[in-house]
Amino acid sequence: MDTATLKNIDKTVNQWLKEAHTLVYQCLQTDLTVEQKTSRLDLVTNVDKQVEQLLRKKISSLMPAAKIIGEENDHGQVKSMAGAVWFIDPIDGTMNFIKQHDDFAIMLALYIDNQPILGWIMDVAKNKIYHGGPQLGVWCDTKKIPVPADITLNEGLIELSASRLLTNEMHFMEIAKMSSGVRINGSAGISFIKVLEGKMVGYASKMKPWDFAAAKVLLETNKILVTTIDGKEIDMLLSSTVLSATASAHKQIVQLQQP
Ligand code: 2AM
Ligand code: CA
Ligand code: CA
Ligand code: CA
Repeated sequence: MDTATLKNIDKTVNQWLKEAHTLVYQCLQTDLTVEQKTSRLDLVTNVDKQVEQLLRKKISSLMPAAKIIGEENDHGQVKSMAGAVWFIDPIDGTMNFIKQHDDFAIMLALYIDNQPILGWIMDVAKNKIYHGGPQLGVWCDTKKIPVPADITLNEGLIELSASRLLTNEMHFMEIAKMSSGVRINGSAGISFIKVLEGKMVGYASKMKPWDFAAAKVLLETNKILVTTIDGKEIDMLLSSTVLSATASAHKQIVQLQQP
């Protein structure tokens, strides 16, 4: 796709996200309906559902032939990454959204033939959109984001998921001890933004494709590595324990996984 077309899509999606932002705060003024999915920790609200519906409609009118993988309507229908595939996480950090009305994100990504093309992460409470891709660079609204410094694990703060840290799977406690400190904020999107901005050396967590699709586009564009925690290429249709980190920290963390 040529750069002018990509810029147009980017601009259009930025508008969709502004509409979604308005929708979120309209819903918050009325009633928030919360339902359990698989457990009391796995929740969905009417806002998650309405935002996904809005974005699905927009994508279908912009690119009728594209496939869509969205968290709240995912039945595993998409079986291959051939052609245009969109990923939607309508509210990332639903628990933060419910409890804090803060630190939650809306994420979208476009892949074509399994290649990352464009990604968007909106920090909804701060009303900021992180967007771009390999052909456009990475932007926060209208400001270009520079490539973060390649610091080592011990020089930086690491973002880890609470669940993996508590069970100490994949050497998470060792990773934490080697770093300058651990942070856990409860939204993959917000954690990825911090890595993108160079505030965190990396982020690791078990995730589904809509949790990491947008971040993979943006982070890889700015030379942050995004792989499985043992350093392998991610399958965009499967859950993975995903590691995103500076090249130096990535090497150290992958080394810890060796038997
Ligand atoms: P979500 O809010 O969109 O579900 C912390 O819970 C982070 O991990 C959030 O970004 C959350 O995304 C994501 N996550 C992925 N799988 C999850 C699960 N099974 N339960 C809770 N959160 C999950
Ligand atoms: Ca969820
Ligand atoms: Ca999510
Ligand atoms: Ca979600």
